[in-house]
Amino acid sequence: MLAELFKEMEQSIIDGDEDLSTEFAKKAVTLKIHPLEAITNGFMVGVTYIGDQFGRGEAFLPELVMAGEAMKAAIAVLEPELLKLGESREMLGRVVLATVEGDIHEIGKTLVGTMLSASGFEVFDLGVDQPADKIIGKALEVNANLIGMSALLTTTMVRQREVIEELDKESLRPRIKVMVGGAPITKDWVNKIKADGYSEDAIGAVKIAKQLVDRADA
Ligand code: B1M
Repeated sequence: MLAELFKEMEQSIIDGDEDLSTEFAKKAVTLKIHPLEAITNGFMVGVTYIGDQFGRGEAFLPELVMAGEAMKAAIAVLEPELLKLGESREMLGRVVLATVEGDIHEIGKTLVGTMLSASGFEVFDLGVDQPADKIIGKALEVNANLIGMSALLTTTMVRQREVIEELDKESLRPRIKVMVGGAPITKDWVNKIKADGYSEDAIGAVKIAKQLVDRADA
């Protein structure tokens, strides 16, 4: 039955059907399925499928947009549940989070932000398409320990390096650490741009963030 629901979730994203993805996300809540399990085993499978189809020229922009909207709708239902799972506790650190300039992909970044909040971080999510000066300015304004940058395009990954270079020019590291992520980000890239941390997914991002603020024990 669970496998069937995951399949329905996947299909609702492939069909770009916000109503259905919302309905299945609500069903997951009612059935007390862990929200991350619903995202990973259900909705993510659908959005990855459409992304691959798009990459091969077998799906087109409207389908990508509709899949993105259906995915956002499902996550909007599951987000409060994720936050509920992390009961309030001591604050582990302040994170300024953004998708880099030129890039409007927000779903993964938002998920990472939700998981960080649920785990005890104070998150300042600047949203998408954020230039280096805005990101660094906010980090200074709120006295952040960590900057988290998401990039989903091979053409925008370079913006992560720009922010790091700017931070180093101003001698703001290691006071402010940098974590990067997003589908095209690899360990090689992370080493190349000298980021402090990297994760492939939202759960890993929490683990790395804790290490970077020296709270791996929390
Ligand atoms: Co776009 N898109 N898109 N897209 N899109 C990709 C990324 C693409 C791989 C699809 C493909 O061709 N196969 C491709 C990039 C190719 C490349 O650069 N190599 C692509 C393209 C080309 C484009 C456009 C250029 C298309 C066009 O206009 N011709 C355009 C660019 C717009 C722009 O940004 N300037 C575009 C637009 C869009 C939409 C707006 C339609 C929509 C986004 C909607 C939205 O966000 N509101 C969209 C979508 C939905 C996708 C795919 C299908 C799905 C992305 C997603 O939301 N995944 C994507 C294909 C794919 O990734 N397989 C694709 C679900 C999300 C939960 O995963 O974001 O990977 P993800 O986040 C993960 C991890 O990466 C990690 O944790 C998250 C949770 O596990 N993570 C972090 C993410 N950020 C992190 C930060 C961290 C740590 C971990 O620390 C700070």
